[in-house]
Amino acid sequence: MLRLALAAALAASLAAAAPASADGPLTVEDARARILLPSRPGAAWLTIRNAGGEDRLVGAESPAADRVEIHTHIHEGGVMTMRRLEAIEVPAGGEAALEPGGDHLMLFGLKAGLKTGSSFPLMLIFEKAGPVTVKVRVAPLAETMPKRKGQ
Ligand SMILES: [Cu+2]
Repeated sequence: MLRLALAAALAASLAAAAPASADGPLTVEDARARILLPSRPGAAWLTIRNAGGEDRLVGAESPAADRVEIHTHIHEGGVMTMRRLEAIEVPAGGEAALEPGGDHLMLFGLKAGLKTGSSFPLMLIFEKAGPVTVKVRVAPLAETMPKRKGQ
């Protein structure tokens, strides 16, 4: 029931708020995802620009996935591993960039049919600004590789 209500709310807010921006102080750009196989978790990245006061991304939901977690990558003993985060800080007047190789949103239990070039709604939940729904594009693999240092 909750999921149905959420899906309806997402659909309604997408229709009202397209493209990927909000009426509030937060603007979300370049939302993209890597989905290799529907049976494997996907990852999504985006940039949050904040014209207002300090805020935090504290969660995310999508009708395209059973569960979305905030993750980061850390180097531990020479090995890169993922760790779940409680929140990502969005500084006042600044931005938070989720990029391949760093912070990301992990998408578990993906629905079938998310092909490259298609898109799906993602609701970002902020501590102060509340929910902001964006459209996430399923990107070609080349757009989802970590940038090299110095680039
Ligand atoms: Cu992850």
